[in-house]
Amino acid sequence: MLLSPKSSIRPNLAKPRLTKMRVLTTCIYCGCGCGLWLEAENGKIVGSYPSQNHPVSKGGLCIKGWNAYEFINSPDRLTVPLIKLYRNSLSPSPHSSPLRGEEVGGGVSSRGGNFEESGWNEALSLVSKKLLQFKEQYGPDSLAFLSSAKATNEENFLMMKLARAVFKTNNIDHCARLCHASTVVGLAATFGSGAMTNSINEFEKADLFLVTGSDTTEQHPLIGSRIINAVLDKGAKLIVVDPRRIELTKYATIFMQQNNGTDVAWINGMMNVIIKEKLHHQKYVEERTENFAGLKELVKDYPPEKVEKITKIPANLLIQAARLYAQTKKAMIVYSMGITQHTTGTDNVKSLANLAMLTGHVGLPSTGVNPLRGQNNVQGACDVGALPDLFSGYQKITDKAVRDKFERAWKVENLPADPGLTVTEIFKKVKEGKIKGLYIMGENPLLSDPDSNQVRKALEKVKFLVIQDIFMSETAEYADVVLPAASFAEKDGTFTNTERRIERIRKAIEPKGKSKPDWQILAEIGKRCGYREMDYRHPSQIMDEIAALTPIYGGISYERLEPFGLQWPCPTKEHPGTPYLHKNEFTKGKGSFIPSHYVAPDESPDREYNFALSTGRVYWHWHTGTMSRRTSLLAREVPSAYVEMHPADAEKLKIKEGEKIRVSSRRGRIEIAVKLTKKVKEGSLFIPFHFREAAANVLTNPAIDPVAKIPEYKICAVKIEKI
Ligand SMILES: Nc1nc2c(c(=O)[nH]1)N[C@H]1C(S)=C(S)[C@@H](COP(=O)(O)OP(=O)(O)OC[C@H]3O[C@@H](n4cnc5c(=O)[nH]c(N)nc54)[C@H](O)[C@@H]3O)O[C@H]1N2
Ligand SMILES: Nc1nc2c(c(=O)[nH]1)N[C@H]1C(S)=C(S)[C@@H](COP(=O)(O)OP(=O)(O)OC[C@H]3O[C@@H](n4cnc5c(=O)[nH]c(N)nc54)[C@H](O)[C@@H]3O)O[C@H]1N2
Ligand code: SF4
Ligand SMILES: [Mo]
Repeated sequence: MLLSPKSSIRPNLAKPRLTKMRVLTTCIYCGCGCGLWLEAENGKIVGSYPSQNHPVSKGGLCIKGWNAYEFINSPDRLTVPLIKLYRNSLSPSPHSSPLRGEEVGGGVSSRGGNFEESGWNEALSLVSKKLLQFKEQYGPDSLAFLSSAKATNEENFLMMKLARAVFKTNNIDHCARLCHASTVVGLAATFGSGAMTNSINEFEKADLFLVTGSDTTEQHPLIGSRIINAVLDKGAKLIVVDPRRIELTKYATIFMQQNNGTDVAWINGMMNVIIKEKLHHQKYVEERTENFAGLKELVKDYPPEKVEKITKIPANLLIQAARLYAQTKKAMIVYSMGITQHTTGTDNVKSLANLAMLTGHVGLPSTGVNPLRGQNNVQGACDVGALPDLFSGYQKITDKAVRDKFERAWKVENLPADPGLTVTEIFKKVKEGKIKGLYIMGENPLLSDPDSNQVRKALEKVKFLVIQDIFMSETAEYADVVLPAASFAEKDGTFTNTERRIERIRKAIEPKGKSKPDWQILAEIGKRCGYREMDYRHPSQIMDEIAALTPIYGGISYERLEPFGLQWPCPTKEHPGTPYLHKNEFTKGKGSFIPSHYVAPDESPDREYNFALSTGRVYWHWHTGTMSRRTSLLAREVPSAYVEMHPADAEKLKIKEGEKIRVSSRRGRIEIAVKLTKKVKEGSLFIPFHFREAAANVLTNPAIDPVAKIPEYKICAVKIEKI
């Protein structure tokens, strides 16, 4: 039986029939949020293919979307709760064995103990009992919760409700900290809202793109193709600013290859030229912004010749780029991790916002400042408050009126008022012995957080670790309790994509084995802790609660999300949603110029550690590989770890293609095969962080941006040796 999109989009409460069916849902991988059909046969997913009418995918998917079904059936799926044997007696853990593979990554727990299968009752009782015991014994802030940008809005909302209402701690955060934390802070300060200003459909009508720190065709393929279409079909101009010669440079009008970590300098340089040549939008600046004088004064210090010395971008190229961007009507800035993942990430973001405001390129269709959000639901996890200082809808926990509202709705007293800890601080506090209980849903920090050896030490030290995942991740090996979660194909809910579109995911099959949807697990734990306000029959009820408490989601309900979702802000039931932000005024009123001086990265190459290492991703794989490395086509294309090196460097060092070398930083070392490519500059290396056998994060620098607390994944100093 083939269901039409219309008939398959109602909340699916009934058990799917044992027959052939297809269900419209949203891709689990990236923030593009493509619509895809999952095809199920006899209760098993057998394929995925694109939705023809979906506003983002429009009949297309990237290779990950086409193969998004395979990992669901993997025999490695977690199907029963697991408890470490020594934990059955609730005795303290033996942290005895030596650090295994300390320097070369790998991920087998050294905490000892063996996992034993358990029933849900036993596992959930153990988790709630232990967490309550720690709360009483060591105080609420001895607990911390990591939520998940892979999970739904409803699930993230429940985890933050659990942390705040039941355990009374604001120690809740998620991978947005490692990703766009600097965007959230930087754009909130300048514009008043930290989200993408425009919509994906507006890309094709833009006249110019300034793409920086986004390998768009690899990481947001369905957006990358819109950019290429605009260039090839409509003659749009493209400025690419990236230390690597990414695919988009083939279509670029201007390509500026700067040194890693020098973004504030070139952005200030462009503004210097624009102001000097009076190309700025005087009227817009006067009417819609504040602190132009401050900006003007600061960027005087960045003439193109000086910028060339810092960035290695030729002065004349910078001047051309500045003129082109300022003089084009519909000019859009597109950026991602190359801008955000720095100790100066917040300054980088604010500088891009300054550039856009200076030229009047915000608040119109097909212009704006567009941070491409990474995970399928990282926008949503932030929107619904899985952050240490904010409730849902970016409402501040420090605001008493806001806390009162949540206390009334949740029927609790004394919600905690002090901001909690971020991901990057939580592991430090575990090592200091301040955090005793850690509950991680859908994240794999042993491979994804910077400086893995230190994360490993924290995982060994924490007294009680709960992992809720669909696979036995490297981090899960360290857990005391592992809770098996249902995958995106096995539950209902919503994801919010990078253009603020809240979209449905729909259940196509029953959860594998005894696994359960995250929302059910979290609600069970809440109830077992004696909290009654966590009784939900269906995620739509959780969305109703989110809408009632969250002005930007005020008009959202499952009925209204048919068929392809709505873009927030959507404050009322009649509101049609918002394709682009800051139309007549900025969310905060006047836009603020907040200029910054260039500050060098925390670690730069020196005589001993003489290469600049940058890390990131490839088209074929997803983060720590739990899903993509269990997908045959993706694993076949890129089976193992590699480091990109310029052929000129390889020649000097007599290193050949495919040869294994040792790469070391001040924090650890890995052994990894060399891939020769002119994509990277001489003196630079690039390692994707997908591979546990040569984990890039063994090398990375945990130094963080002082405001956003995001780590500097995009540059650290390393040396290489032949082995
Ligand atoms: N295939 C695939 N797609 C993904 C993901 C994945 O794992 N695999 N992950 C998703 C997630 S969560 C995210 S956050 C996004 C990330 O998407 P992107 O940010 O596009 O991906 P990255 O590879 O981290 O880095 C982007 C670019 O930053 C450049 N860069 C490095 N250093 C600097 C610098 O100092 N300045 C500037 N301006 N640029 C620099 C790199 O050369 C690279 O081209 O991708 C999402 N999409
Ligand atoms: N060196 C370096 N490190 C980086 C980055 C970088 O550029 N360089 N980028 C950073 C960025 S931007 C990000 S976003 C992070 C990502 O870091 P993580 O979020 O830790 O990485 P993932 O591998 O996506 O982990 C998601 C986990 O969720 C599980 N999962 C999938 N679906 C579900 C579900 O429905 N329920 C539950 N409970 N679990 C599920 C997966 O099996 C997996 O274990 O990595 C960061 N780390
Ligand atoms: S572009 Fe992103 S959302 Fe679309 S199919 Fe690929 S991974 Fe999925
Ligand atoms: Mo990310």
